[in-house]
Amino acid sequence: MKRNPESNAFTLLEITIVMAVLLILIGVTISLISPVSSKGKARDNKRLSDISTLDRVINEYRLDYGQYPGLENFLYTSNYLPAGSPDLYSARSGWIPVDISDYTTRYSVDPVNDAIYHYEYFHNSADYEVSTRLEQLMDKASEDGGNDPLKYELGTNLLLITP
Ligand SMILES: [Ca+2]
Repeated sequence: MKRNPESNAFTLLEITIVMAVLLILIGVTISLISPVSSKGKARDNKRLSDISTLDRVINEYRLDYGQYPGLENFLYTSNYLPAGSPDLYSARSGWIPVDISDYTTRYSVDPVNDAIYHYEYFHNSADYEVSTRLEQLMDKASEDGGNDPLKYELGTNLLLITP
């Protein structure tokens, strides 16, 4: 049986169209799942939750002891040891070396905890600030009223930690 060359060409066109549709579908699926971005968002959500817990603990500590935990005018950072170091987490003496075990089970540490992404805490006699650098949720970082558009800041004076 003799094949019609035009029907062959049509089949090739069909294959090309199907391939193109498949490629588009794969592209759409990848962009919907977007693993890199969703991991960054998940880390940011953990940071927001952690910093809010730390904020609560600091306020409860101050209510009980009449002062903020730790040394005045000293910048505490959660990355002074590498992530995973047990000394960072202990509620009795973590990256802020103050016992907060009455208020929480452990100090939270940034999921990345390197030179860029880490938690910070600073206070003087009157005010305090805690902050965390965000990866994706930049509107949270820029609309908090603080002085650093890359960090989410909480506290009574958001100008204490200089960017
Ligand atoms: Ca900010």
